[in-house]
Amino acid sequence: MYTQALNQADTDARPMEDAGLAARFQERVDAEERIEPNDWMPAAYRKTLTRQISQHAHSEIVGMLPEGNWITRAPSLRRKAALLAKVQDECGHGLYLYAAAETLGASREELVDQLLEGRAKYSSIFNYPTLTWADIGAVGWLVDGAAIMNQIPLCRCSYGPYARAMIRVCKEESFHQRQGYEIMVTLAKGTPEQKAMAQDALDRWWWPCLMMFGPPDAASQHSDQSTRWKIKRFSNDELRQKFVDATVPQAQYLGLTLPDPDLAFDEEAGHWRYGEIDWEEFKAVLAGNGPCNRDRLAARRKAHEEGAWVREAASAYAAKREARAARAAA
Ligand code: BYC
Repeated sequence: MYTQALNQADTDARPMEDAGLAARFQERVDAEERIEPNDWMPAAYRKTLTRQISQHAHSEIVGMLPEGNWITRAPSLRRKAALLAKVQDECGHGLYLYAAAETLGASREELVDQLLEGRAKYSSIFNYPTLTWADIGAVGWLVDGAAIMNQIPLCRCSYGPYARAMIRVCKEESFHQRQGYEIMVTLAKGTPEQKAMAQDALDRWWWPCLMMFGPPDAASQHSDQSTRWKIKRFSNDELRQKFVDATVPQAQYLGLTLPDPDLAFDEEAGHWRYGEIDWEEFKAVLAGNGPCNRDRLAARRKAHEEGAWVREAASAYAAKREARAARAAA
Protein backbone atom coordinates (compact mmCIF):
# COMPACT_ATOMS: atom_id res chain seq x y z
CA MET A 1 0.00 0.00 0.00
CA TYR A 2 2.88 2.41 0.70
CA THR A 3 5.29 1.27 -1.93
CA GLN A 4 3.59 0.47 -5.24
CA ALA A 5 5.90 2.95 -6.90
CA LEU A 6 8.81 0.68 -6.12
CA ASN A 7 7.69 -2.08 -8.44
CA GLN A 8 9.99 -2.35 -11.40
CA ALA A 9 9.42 -3.75 -14.85
CA ASP A 10 11.04 -7.15 -15.39
CA THR A 11 14.71 -6.38 -15.06
CA ASP A 12 15.56 -8.94 -17.77
CA ALA A 13 14.03 -6.56 -20.30
CA ARG A 14 16.70 -3.93 -19.63
CA PRO A 15 19.26 -3.08 -22.30
CA MET A 16 22.63 -4.85 -22.29
CA GLU A 17 24.63 -3.92 -19.24
CA ASP A 18 27.92 -2.09 -19.43
CA ALA A 19 30.71 -4.70 -19.25
CA GLY A 20 32.91 -2.25 -17.34
CA LEU A 21 30.28 -1.76 -14.65
CA ALA A 22 29.80 -5.53 -14.36
CA ALA A 23 33.54 -6.09 -13.98
CA ARG A 24 33.82 -3.35 -11.35
CA PHE A 25 30.86 -4.85 -9.49
CA GLN A 26 32.50 -8.30 -9.40
CA GLU A 27 35.77 -6.73 -8.19
CA ARG A 28 33.92 -5.13 -5.31
CA VAL A 29 32.26 -8.42 -4.42
CA ASP A 30 35.60 -10.24 -4.62
CA ALA A 31 37.14 -7.62 -2.33
CA GLU A 32 34.37 -8.35 0.24
CA GLU A 33 32.88 -4.88 -0.14
CA ARG A 34 29.18 -4.66 0.72
CA ILE A 35 26.79 -3.80 -2.08
CA GLU A 36 24.25 -1.20 -0.96
CA PRO A 37 20.81 -0.36 -2.43
CA ASN A 38 21.94 2.70 -4.42
CA ASP A 39 25.02 0.99 -5.87
CA TRP A 40 25.03 -0.28 -9.42
CA MET A 41 24.32 -4.02 -9.59
CA PRO A 42 23.64 -6.48 -12.41
CA ALA A 43 19.94 -7.03 -13.09
CA ALA A 44 20.37 -10.75 -12.47
CA TYR A 45 21.94 -10.11 -9.04
CA ARG A 46 18.95 -7.93 -8.12
CA LYS A 47 16.59 -10.59 -9.39
CA THR A 48 18.15 -13.53 -7.56
CA LEU A 49 18.35 -11.59 -4.30
CA THR A 50 14.74 -10.47 -4.60
CA ARG A 51 13.80 -14.13 -5.19
CA GLN A 52 15.79 -15.47 -2.25
CA ILE A 53 14.96 -12.70 0.24
CA SER A 54 11.25 -12.78 -0.59
CA GLN A 55 11.13 -16.60 -0.31
CA HIS A 56 12.91 -16.23 3.00
CA ALA A 57 10.39 -13.59 4.18
CA HIS A 58 7.46 -15.80 3.14
CA SER A 59 9.03 -18.72 5.04
CA GLU A 60 9.17 -16.70 8.23
CA ILE A 61 5.54 -15.64 7.87
CA VAL A 62 4.19 -19.08 6.93
CA GLY A 63 6.52 -20.51 9.59
CA MET A 64 4.37 -18.88 12.27
CA LEU A 65 1.47 -21.20 11.46
CA PRO A 66 2.72 -24.63 12.60
CA GLU A 67 3.87 -23.17 15.92
CA GLY A 68 0.98 -20.76 16.39
CA ASN A 69 -1.14 -23.91 16.36
CA TRP A 70 0.21 -24.77 19.84
CA ILE A 71 0.12 -21.39 21.63
CA THR A 72 -3.27 -22.09 23.21
CA ARG A 73 -2.23 -25.61 24.23
CA ALA A 74 1.29 -25.04 25.58
CA PRO A 75 1.59 -27.07 28.81
CA SER A 76 2.51 -24.19 31.17
CA LEU A 77 2.50 -20.40 31.37
CA ARG A 78 6.28 -20.36 30.91
CA ARG A 79 6.07 -22.49 27.76
CA LYS A 80 3.22 -20.36 26.43
CA ALA A 81 5.12 -17.10 26.97
CA ALA A 82 8.25 -18.47 25.27
CA LEU A 83 6.30 -19.84 22.30
CA LEU A 84 4.36 -16.61 21.90
CA ALA A 85 7.61 -14.63 21.90
CA LYS A 86 9.13 -17.01 19.35
CA VAL A 87 6.20 -16.71 16.96
CA GLN A 88 6.31 -12.91 17.28
CA ASP A 89 10.03 -13.02 16.49
CA GLU A 90 9.31 -14.96 13.28
CA CYS A 91 6.85 -12.26 12.27
CA GLY A 92 9.51 -9.61 12.91
CA HIS A 93 11.98 -11.56 10.76
CA GLY A 94 9.45 -11.61 7.93
CA LEU A 95 9.06 -7.84 8.20
CA TYR A 96 12.82 -7.10 8.16
CA LEU A 97 13.14 -9.36 5.14
CA TYR A 98 10.29 -7.75 3.20
CA ALA A 99 11.96 -4.40 4.00
CA ALA A 100 15.30 -5.74 2.71
CA ALA A 101 13.56 -6.92 -0.49
CA GLU A 102 12.01 -3.45 -0.89
CA THR A 103 15.49 -1.93 -1.03
CA LEU A 104 15.90 -3.89 -4.28
CA GLY A 105 12.82 -2.26 -5.80
CA ALA A 106 10.18 -4.92 -5.12
CA SER A 107 7.08 -3.75 -3.30
CA ARG A 108 5.81 -5.67 -0.32
CA GLU A 109 2.30 -5.76 -1.81
CA GLU A 110 3.56 -7.49 -4.93
CA LEU A 111 5.61 -9.98 -2.92
CA VAL A 112 2.67 -10.80 -0.65
CA ASP A 113 0.41 -11.20 -3.69
CA GLN A 114 2.91 -13.66 -5.16
CA LEU A 115 2.67 -15.73 -1.97
CA LEU A 116 -1.12 -15.59 -1.69
CA GLU A 117 -1.61 -16.47 -5.35
CA GLY A 118 0.70 -19.46 -5.01
CA ARG A 119 3.31 -17.94 -7.37
CA ALA A 120 6.10 -17.76 -4.76
CA LYS A 121 7.96 -20.48 -2.92
CA TYR A 122 8.48 -20.67 0.82
CA SER A 123 10.43 -23.25 2.78
CA SER A 124 9.22 -26.81 2.23
CA ILE A 125 9.48 -27.49 5.98
CA PHE A 126 6.40 -25.47 6.85
CA ASN A 127 4.14 -27.79 4.90
CA TYR A 128 4.36 -30.46 7.59
CA PRO A 129 1.92 -30.61 10.54
CA THR A 130 2.71 -30.12 14.25
CA LEU A 131 0.75 -33.05 15.67
CA THR A 132 1.88 -33.07 19.32
CA TRP A 133 3.56 -30.77 21.85
CA ALA A 134 6.84 -32.61 21.16
CA ASP A 135 6.70 -31.22 17.62
CA ILE A 136 7.21 -27.75 19.09
CA GLY A 137 10.40 -29.06 20.70
CA ALA A 138 11.51 -30.76 17.48
CA VAL A 139 10.76 -27.69 15.36
CA GLY A 140 12.75 -25.40 17.66
CA TRP A 141 15.65 -27.81 17.94
CA LEU A 142 15.85 -28.99 14.35
CA VAL A 143 14.12 -26.43 12.11
CA ASP A 144 15.64 -23.45 13.88
CA GLY A 145 18.92 -25.36 14.15
CA ALA A 146 18.91 -25.85 10.37
CA ALA A 147 17.90 -22.24 9.86
CA ILE A 148 20.87 -21.02 11.93
CA MET A 149 23.27 -23.23 9.99
CA ASN A 150 21.99 -21.75 6.74
CA GLN A 151 21.67 -18.16 7.96
CA ILE A 152 24.93 -17.53 9.83
CA PRO A 153 26.86 -17.46 6.53
CA LEU A 154 24.19 -15.08 5.18
CA CYS A 155 25.40 -12.50 7.75
CA ARG A 156 28.39 -12.22 5.37
CA CYS A 157 26.27 -12.06 2.22
CA SER A 158 27.47 -9.43 -0.26
CA TYR A 159 24.19 -7.46 -0.13
CA GLY A 160 24.32 -5.10 2.86
CA PRO A 161 20.65 -4.90 3.91
CA TYR A 162 20.22 -8.70 3.80
CA ALA A 163 23.48 -9.36 5.66
CA ARG A 164 22.60 -6.84 8.39
CA ALA A 165 19.06 -8.21 8.82
CA MET A 166 20.52 -11.68 9.30
CA ILE A 167 22.58 -10.67 12.34
CA ARG A 168 19.56 -10.04 14.53
CA VAL A 169 17.62 -12.92 12.97
CA CYS A 170 20.42 -15.36 13.85
CA LYS A 171 20.58 -14.16 17.45
CA GLU A 172 16.87 -14.73 17.83
CA GLU A 173 16.98 -18.10 16.05
CA SER A 174 19.62 -19.16 18.52
CA PHE A 175 17.20 -18.52 21.40
CA HIS A 176 14.52 -20.44 19.47
CA GLN A 177 16.81 -23.41 19.00
CA ARG A 178 17.58 -23.51 22.72
CA GLN A 179 13.94 -23.31 23.76
CA GLY A 180 13.16 -26.20 21.39
CA TYR A 181 16.04 -28.30 22.66
CA GLU A 182 15.03 -27.62 26.25
CA ILE A 183 11.54 -28.97 25.49
CA MET A 184 13.15 -32.07 23.98
CA VAL A 185 15.42 -32.54 27.03
CA THR A 186 12.39 -32.31 29.35
CA LEU A 187 10.41 -34.83 27.32
CA ALA A 188 13.30 -37.22 26.68
CA LYS A 189 14.12 -37.33 30.40
CA GLY A 190 10.42 -37.55 31.36
CA THR A 191 7.98 -40.45 31.49
CA PRO A 192 8.20 -43.29 28.92
CA GLU A 193 5.16 -41.75 27.17
CA GLN A 194 6.87 -38.35 26.96
CA LYS A 195 10.06 -39.91 25.61
CA ALA A 196 8.04 -41.84 23.00
CA MET A 197 6.34 -38.59 21.96
CA ALA A 198 9.75 -36.90 21.55
CA GLN A 199 11.02 -39.85 19.47
CA ASP A 200 7.93 -39.78 17.26
CA ALA A 201 8.41 -36.04 16.62
CA LEU A 202 12.08 -36.60 15.75
CA ASP A 203 11.12 -39.44 13.40
CA ARG A 204 8.74 -37.18 11.49
CA TRP A 205 10.88 -33.99 11.36
CA TRP A 206 14.37 -35.35 10.66
CA TRP A 207 14.15 -35.97 6.93
CA PRO A 208 12.12 -32.85 6.07
CA CYS A 209 14.78 -30.83 7.98
CA LEU A 210 17.54 -32.26 5.81
CA MET A 211 15.50 -31.15 2.77
CA MET A 212 15.41 -27.56 4.07
CA PHE A 213 18.96 -27.03 2.74
CA GLY A 214 17.70 -27.40 -0.82
CA PRO A 215 18.43 -29.86 -3.62
CA PRO A 216 21.78 -31.68 -3.80
CA ASP A 217 24.59 -29.54 -5.18
CA ALA A 218 24.50 -31.22 -8.59
CA ALA A 219 20.82 -30.23 -8.97
CA SER A 220 21.07 -26.74 -7.44
CA GLN A 221 20.47 -24.37 -10.33
CA HIS A 222 21.36 -21.11 -8.55
CA SER A 223 24.34 -22.17 -6.44
CA ASP A 224 27.23 -21.46 -8.83
CA GLN A 225 26.18 -17.92 -9.62
CA SER A 226 25.12 -17.14 -6.04
CA THR A 227 28.52 -18.36 -4.82
CA ARG A 228 30.37 -16.14 -7.32
CA TRP A 229 28.31 -13.21 -6.07
CA LYS A 230 29.02 -14.19 -2.45
CA ILE A 231 25.35 -14.48 -1.65
CA LYS A 232 26.04 -18.12 -0.80
CA ARG A 233 29.20 -18.99 1.14
CA PHE A 234 28.61 -22.73 1.42
CA SER A 235 26.81 -25.16 -0.87
CA ASN A 236 23.52 -26.84 0.04
CA ASP A 237 25.28 -30.17 0.70
CA GLU A 238 28.03 -28.56 2.78
CA LEU A 239 25.50 -26.90 5.08
CA ARG A 240 23.42 -30.09 5.28
CA GLN A 241 26.54 -32.01 6.37
CA LYS A 242 27.42 -29.37 8.99
CA PHE A 243 23.88 -29.66 10.35
CA VAL A 244 24.03 -33.46 10.58
CA ASP A 245 27.45 -33.33 12.27
CA ALA A 246 26.18 -30.82 14.85
CA THR A 247 22.87 -32.57 15.49
CA VAL A 248 23.87 -36.24 15.92
CA PRO A 249 25.60 -35.65 19.29
CA GLN A 250 22.60 -33.62 20.46
CA ALA A 251 20.28 -36.56 19.64
CA GLN A 252 22.68 -38.90 21.45
CA TYR A 253 22.57 -36.69 24.54
CA LEU A 254 18.77 -36.89 24.46
CA GLY A 255 18.95 -40.69 24.19
CA LEU A 256 16.86 -40.53 21.01
CA THR A 257 17.51 -42.38 17.75
CA LEU A 258 17.76 -40.61 14.43
CA PRO A 259 15.48 -42.40 11.94
CA ASP A 260 18.28 -43.34 9.55
CA PRO A 261 19.68 -46.90 9.55
CA ASP A 262 22.55 -45.76 7.31
CA LEU A 263 23.78 -43.08 9.70
CA ALA A 264 27.43 -43.88 10.51
CA PHE A 265 30.53 -41.95 11.54
CA ASP A 266 33.17 -41.78 8.85
CA GLU A 267 36.37 -41.69 10.94
CA GLU A 268 38.59 -40.72 8.06
CA ALA A 269 36.49 -37.77 6.93
CA GLY A 270 35.34 -36.85 10.44
CA HIS A 271 31.71 -36.63 9.32
CA TRP A 272 28.44 -38.43 10.02
CA ARG A 273 27.33 -40.08 6.78
CA TYR A 274 23.58 -40.18 6.27
CA GLY A 275 21.25 -42.23 4.09
CA GLU A 276 19.47 -41.32 0.86
CA ILE A 277 17.08 -38.34 1.04
CA ASP A 278 13.71 -38.85 -0.66
CA TRP A 279 13.94 -36.09 -3.25
CA GLU A 280 10.63 -37.16 -4.77
CA GLU A 281 8.94 -36.12 -1.52
CA PHE A 282 10.79 -32.77 -1.67
CA LYS A 283 9.62 -32.18 -5.25
CA ALA A 284 6.04 -33.09 -4.33
CA VAL A 285 6.06 -30.58 -1.44
CA LEU A 286 7.50 -27.85 -3.71
CA ALA A 287 4.81 -28.64 -6.29
CA GLY A 288 2.15 -27.86 -3.68
CA ASN A 289 1.37 -31.43 -2.64
CA GLY A 290 2.85 -31.63 0.85
CA PRO A 291 0.65 -32.56 3.80
CA CYS A 292 -0.29 -28.93 4.63
CA ASN A 293 0.38 -26.76 1.53
CA ARG A 294 -3.29 -25.99 0.93
CA ASP A 295 -4.02 -25.30 4.60
CA ARG A 296 -1.05 -22.96 4.90
CA LEU A 297 -2.05 -20.83 1.92
CA ALA A 298 -5.70 -20.83 2.99
CA ALA A 299 -4.66 -19.60 6.47
CA ARG A 300 -2.51 -16.83 5.00
CA ARG A 301 -5.28 -15.72 2.61
CA LYS A 302 -7.80 -15.62 5.45
CA ALA A 303 -5.42 -13.58 7.63
CA HIS A 304 -4.79 -11.19 4.75
CA GLU A 305 -8.51 -10.69 4.10
CA GLU A 306 -9.30 -10.25 7.76
CA GLY A 307 -6.45 -7.74 8.09
CA ALA A 308 -7.76 -5.52 5.26
CA TRP A 309 -9.27 -3.05 7.74
CA VAL A 310 -5.90 -2.63 9.47
CA ARG A 311 -4.21 -1.77 6.18
CA GLU A 312 -7.01 0.65 5.31
CA ALA A 313 -6.84 2.30 8.73
CA ALA A 314 -3.04 2.62 8.49
CA SER A 315 -3.31 4.18 5.02
CA ALA A 316 -5.99 6.61 6.18
CA TYR A 317 -3.87 7.57 9.19
CA ALA A 318 -0.76 8.06 7.04
CA ALA A 319 -2.75 10.25 4.61
CA LYS A 320 -4.11 12.32 7.51
CA ARG A 321 -0.63 12.87 8.94
CA GLU A 322 0.70 13.82 5.52
CA ALA A 323 -2.12 16.31 4.97
CA ARG A 324 -1.55 17.78 8.44
CA ALA A 325 2.18 18.13 7.79
CA ALA A 326 1.49 19.78 4.41
CA ARG A 327 -0.90 22.26 6.06
CA ALA A 328 1.64 23.05 8.76
CA ALA A 329 4.36 23.61 6.14
CA ALA A 330 2.11 25.90 4.00
N1 BYC B 1 11.93 -25.18 0.23
O1 BYC B 1 19.15 -23.65 -6.81
P1 BYC B 1 18.70 -23.88 -5.42
C1 BYC B 1 13.36 -20.45 8.79
C2 BYC B 1 14.04 -23.98 -4.26
S1 BYC B 1 12.96 -19.79 7.33
C3 BYC B 1 11.37 -24.57 -0.83
O2 BYC B 1 19.59 -24.64 -4.52
P2 BYC B 1 19.10 -21.44 -3.91
C4 BYC B 1 12.44 -20.40 9.91
C5 BYC B 1 14.84 -22.73 -4.58
O3 BYC B 1 14.20 -21.60 -4.07
C6 BYC B 1 13.67 -21.00 6.24
N2 BYC B 1 12.06 -24.30 -1.96
O4 BYC B 1 18.27 -22.46 -4.79
C7 BYC B 1 11.31 -19.63 9.92
C8 BYC B 1 14.87 -22.79 -6.09
O5 BYC B 1 13.60 -22.44 -6.62
P3 BYC B 1 13.36 -21.10 -7.56
C9 BYC B 1 13.93 -20.41 4.90
C10 BYC B 1 13.37 -24.61 -1.98
O6 BYC B 1 18.28 -20.23 -3.72
C11 BYC B 1 10.41 -19.67 10.96
C12 BYC B 1 15.01 -24.27 -6.35
O7 BYC B 1 14.50 -24.93 -5.20
N3 BYC B 1 15.33 -20.04 4.80
O8 BYC B 1 14.35 -21.04 8.77
O9 BYC B 1 20.50 -21.27 -4.43
C13 BYC B 1 10.65 -20.54 12.02
C14 BYC B 1 16.44 -24.72 -6.60
O10 BYC B 1 17.26 -24.58 -5.43
C15 BYC B 1 14.01 -25.22 -0.89
C16 BYC B 1 15.75 -19.32 3.76
O11 BYC B 1 14.97 -18.97 2.91
C17 BYC B 1 13.24 -25.51 0.25
N4 BYC B 1 13.74 -26.11 1.33
O12 BYC B 1 19.26 -22.22 -2.49
C18 BYC B 1 11.79 -21.30 12.04
C19 BYC B 1 17.21 -18.98 3.76
N5 BYC B 1 15.31 -25.42 -1.21
O13 BYC B 1 13.60 -19.92 -6.64
C20 BYC B 1 12.70 -21.25 11.01
C21 BYC B 1 17.63 -18.23 2.55
C22 BYC B 1 15.47 -24.96 -2.46
O14 BYC B 1 14.35 -21.15 -8.66
N6 BYC B 1 17.61 -19.04 1.34
N7 BYC B 1 14.31 -24.48 -2.93
O15 BYC B 1 11.93 -21.21 -7.99
C23 BYC B 1 18.66 -19.82 0.96
O16 BYC B 1 19.67 -19.91 1.64
C24 BYC B 1 18.56 -20.50 -0.38
O17 BYC B 1 17.53 -19.87 -1.12
C25 BYC B 1 18.29 -22.03 -0.28
C26 BYC B 1 18.13 -22.58 -1.72
C27 BYC B 1 19.47 -22.70 0.38
C28 BYC B 1 17.01 -22.32 0.50
